[in-house]
Amino acid sequence: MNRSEQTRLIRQEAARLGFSHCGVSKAGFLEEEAPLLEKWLKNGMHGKMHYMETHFDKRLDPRKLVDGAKSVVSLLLNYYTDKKQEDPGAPKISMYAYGKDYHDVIKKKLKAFLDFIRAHIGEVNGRVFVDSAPVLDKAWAKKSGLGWIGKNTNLINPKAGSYFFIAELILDLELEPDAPIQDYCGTCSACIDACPTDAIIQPYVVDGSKCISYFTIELKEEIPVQVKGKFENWAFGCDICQQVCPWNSFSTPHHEREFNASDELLKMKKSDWDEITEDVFQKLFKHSAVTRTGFKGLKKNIAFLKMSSD
Ligand code: B12
Ligand code: SF4
Ligand code: SF4
Repeated sequence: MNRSEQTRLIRQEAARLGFSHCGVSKAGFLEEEAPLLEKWLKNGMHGKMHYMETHFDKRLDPRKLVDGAKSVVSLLLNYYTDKKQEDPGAPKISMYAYGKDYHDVIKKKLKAFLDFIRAHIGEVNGRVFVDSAPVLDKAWAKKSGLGWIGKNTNLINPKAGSYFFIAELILDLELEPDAPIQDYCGTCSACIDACPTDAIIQPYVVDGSKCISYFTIELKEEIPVQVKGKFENWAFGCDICQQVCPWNSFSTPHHEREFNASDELLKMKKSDWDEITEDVFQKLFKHSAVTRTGFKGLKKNIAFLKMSSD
């Protein structure tokens, strides 16, 4: 099988596994991103996300993660749904966390993908990644032509919007690379205008330490009083800069059964959230990404919202 046939086979398998888009880049040093990441860290925009300070070199070069790496295969998995939490007054959970934890769902697919490649192409050295490892997911997806990085710093695909996860395979296999596409944000500034905490400090730069997603998911200590009253009822993550993005009017619902929210979660009333017990939390979120905050963390966020509305 030649390089172009191998690339075609990989694209077909990506689609069969349910990934909506698949793109390829040549593995190498991320020259453009290096000074930007360095500046972002130097300015403390990672707040208390200390994991962002580690593995600086690996984060910028996949060849430091996989010996002999030649290609990065970037993959998108849609999580958009038109199902909503029914009580408009209930504390809001980000759409990406409605169903089963995406790390588990995607890892399973990626492992099957690597097995497929080894069975059909041969002894390939490679690793699979989704979110948790020191890889700049968005930068690789952009390089692979899967979208542009918008002013809200999310990767946007012109046909699918931005409600998807990004994953990748790093392989020591030479494949046919794709070309990046252009930026279609144009003169729009909807995300910057809508961000309640002014976390998008300039177009294309999010100060992570000011983002509601950071305060409600990553920050283990108390949420600073300076942002009291600004969370627009978000209790886990925040979807505002995606909700207002015109490119998300093209989003279509996902087909991933494991991402479906339970009826119980969607029907929770404001009062149910206020009274949530550890047992209910376990039942609702046992296999969900919401376990990242734990019961205590979610309670803390709900209490912060309540304090803000008093
Ligand atoms: C740390 C992190 C966060 C932090 C920091 C956010 C951030 N923008 O970095 C917090 C907790 C705030 C966060 C929030 C969210 N996250 Co997050 N997060 C990550 C993580 C782990 C690392 C991202 C990273 O490397 N940041 C470092 C900075 C330097 O990167 P950056 O912001 O992209 O910076 C680039 C640009 O700013 C640009 N740049 C810098 N300066 C300048 C100047 C100019 C002029 C220009 C043009 C560009 C430019 O260069 C930088 C380097 O490429 C990735 C997973 C991964 N391993 O990649 C997920 C990831 C980015 N998150 C994701 C998601 C879904 C979210 C949320 C939507 C979740 C939610 N609903 O609450 C929000 C969105 C908030 C937002 N608007 O960004 C997805 C994004 C999917 C997509 N479509 O893009 C990812 C890729 C996870 C995944 N694998 O699916 N996240
Ligand atoms: S996720 Fe929310 S707080 Fe964070 S940048 Fe977007 S709108 Fe602002
Ligand atoms: S809301 Fe507008 S400026 Fe922001 S990412 Fe979407 S298109 Fe770009």
